[in-house]
Amino acid sequence: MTGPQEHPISSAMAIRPILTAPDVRLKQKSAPVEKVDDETRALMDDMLATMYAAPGIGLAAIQIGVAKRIIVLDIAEKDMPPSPRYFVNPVIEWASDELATYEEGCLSVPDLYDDVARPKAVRLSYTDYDGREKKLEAEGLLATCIQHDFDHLEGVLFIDHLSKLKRSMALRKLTKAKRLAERDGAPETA
Ligand code: K1U
Ligand code: ZN
Repeated sequence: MTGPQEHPISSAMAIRPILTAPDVRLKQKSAPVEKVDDETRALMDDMLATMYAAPGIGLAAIQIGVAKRIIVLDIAEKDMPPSPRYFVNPVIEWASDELATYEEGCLSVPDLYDDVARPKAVRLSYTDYDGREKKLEAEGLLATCIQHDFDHLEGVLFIDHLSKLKRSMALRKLTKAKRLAERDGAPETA
């Protein structure tokens, strides 16, 4: 079987449109994946291609309109080889009391970056690209990304962690941008 590290990009992978807030689909809870089969792997391939093209360092399936509990991540430095990670049905089993603050962005909330405090370390179980049960302890940026994208599976956006004022300002700006894009006949993102 070809492992995920050997094929980060292939011609069969499609770049899909990314949903942006305020889109009601981003607020839904995603459903567990029953089996990691070729269809699931093709979806993960498309998610990875979409994430790299954006560009981003993480993506949850609901961000391309598929309400399944799947996350892809790659936090490798720019000058390092790609290092994709795939998480199917992730379960956060433990989170540290200690918090770490990162300036987060979100491919579904374009042009907004803000500080969010989350547990500094997490332990999770998940199923990998090849359908194997795995466990991982993560900290730093990896822990932050996992929690950010896990939130997407629950219908939570990083702006939901900000003050009510910041969240409503962000949503107003995004709504206005969508209205202007529609008026100017720009192609819809999703
Ligand atoms: O899930 C997403 O919306 C992707 C998001 C992941 C994330 C970033 C930062 C903190 C927490 C979660 C992004 O990838 S935003 C874009 C971004 O961070 C980035 C883009 C290009 C190069 C490096 C970073
Ligand atoms: Zn996001």
